[in-house]
Amino acid sequence: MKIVEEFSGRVGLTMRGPGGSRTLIRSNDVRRTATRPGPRRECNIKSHFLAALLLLFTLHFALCTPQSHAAPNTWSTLAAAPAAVDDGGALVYPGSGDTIYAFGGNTSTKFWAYSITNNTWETKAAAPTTVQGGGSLVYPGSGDTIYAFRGASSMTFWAYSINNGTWTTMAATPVMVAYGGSLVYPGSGDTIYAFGGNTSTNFWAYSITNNTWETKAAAPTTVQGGGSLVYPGSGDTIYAFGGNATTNFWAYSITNNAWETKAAAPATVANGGSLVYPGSGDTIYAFRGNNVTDFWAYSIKNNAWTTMAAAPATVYPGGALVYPGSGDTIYAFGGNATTNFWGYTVPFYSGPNWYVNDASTGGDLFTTASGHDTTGDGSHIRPFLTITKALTKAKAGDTIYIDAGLYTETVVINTDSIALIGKDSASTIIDPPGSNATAGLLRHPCGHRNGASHQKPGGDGRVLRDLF
Ligand SMILES: [Ca+2]
Repeated sequence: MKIVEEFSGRVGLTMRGPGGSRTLIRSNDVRRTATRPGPRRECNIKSHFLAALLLLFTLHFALCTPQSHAAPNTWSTLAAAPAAVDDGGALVYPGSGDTIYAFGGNTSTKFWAYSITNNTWETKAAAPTTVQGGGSLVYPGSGDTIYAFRGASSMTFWAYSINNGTWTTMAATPVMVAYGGSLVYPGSGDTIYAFGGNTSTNFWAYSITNNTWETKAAAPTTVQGGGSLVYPGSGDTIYAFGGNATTNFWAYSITNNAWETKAAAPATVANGGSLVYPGSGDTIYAFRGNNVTDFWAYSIKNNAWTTMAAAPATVYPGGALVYPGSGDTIYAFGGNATTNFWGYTVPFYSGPNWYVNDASTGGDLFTTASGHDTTGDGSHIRPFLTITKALTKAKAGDTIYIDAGLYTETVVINTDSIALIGKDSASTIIDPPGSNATAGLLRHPCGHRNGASHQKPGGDGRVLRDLF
């Protein structure tokens, strides 16, 4: 195999070797001027990309630490909460930034901020009065304000200013809130929805603009400890546990103000029951609570439950789940009068074959849908839109299938033993932005810029096939 780089005008690369357009290039075979005997079949590769890729192979190991990937569907123990969390414990993520906010509950005014980056807790302004069962926190998508139920068989509803670190008492709820009280914001609009819990079917809508409560369609049956609400990122539906030592799981249509019964939870949900949506994909995750370690995944599309890795310890009052807007980690309080705080690595589609598609499905071979980096999970039915996104998920030994399309992205590979395979060299085209004659077209992840003037020393087994 002989590789020749051409630098007149476009940075090009001519590969001579067996196999024509299906020729397989192993990066550890590539030498800029290495020659070995073989058929002299020639194919031209449009490949300033590949030429510069060889440079990246060389530079990466000198300059970068390879990415680590937490094992999916596993729990890790994080920094303990500052005090024991119990009834009314709650978690909320305010839409952006590094901070998760939390009620300690447990008949205290404790309110904390957790730094995701530093894995540390900080005490924030105390709640105006003690929080107990039914305590709940919600962030309405934008702005400076987190809203909160006090619970504790009260009608108390507060607003917390993130910037000012101050609490304000807002309009009282129509009826008192206790165990099973829950707040949810459905992604857009002026309305926060709420369960009152307290062995009632009370379900309300709060107008942020008007600071008023409105009674909505009653829950199908009474809600108590473990009652929880979640919005799965898009669409018209809020999902809910009824808790109260039942398997009740419901869907609420915002447009129709109507409840529907969905697949029963695998076992009875009680105090500590909690629901969370991890930002993308088809799955809602859930604590059963009820003083057991059960943790489940609910497929929205299939209306079916799956048992996932058990929590590290039993979850009971104060158990809570939150997803901080990005990344693979759900954060959780165990409650149950403990300081337990955990991270759960979400098993988004985990390979080993990853799929990428552009916005068109015409002529595709590997995938069955257009690509999307937010709602996709890298499977062939929900491919990513960019190779770059797939590379953030792929582990050493994985294969990324890149379907027919034009990919105008700067691709940087910093994982060993990985294969990028296109449909064929005429259909899958990678064309990084910028002038083709410009050195440094591919930007090294450590900020290093260079022309295509290095060669790969060999040995880390990357494969590129049917691209360009
Ligand atoms: Ca396509």
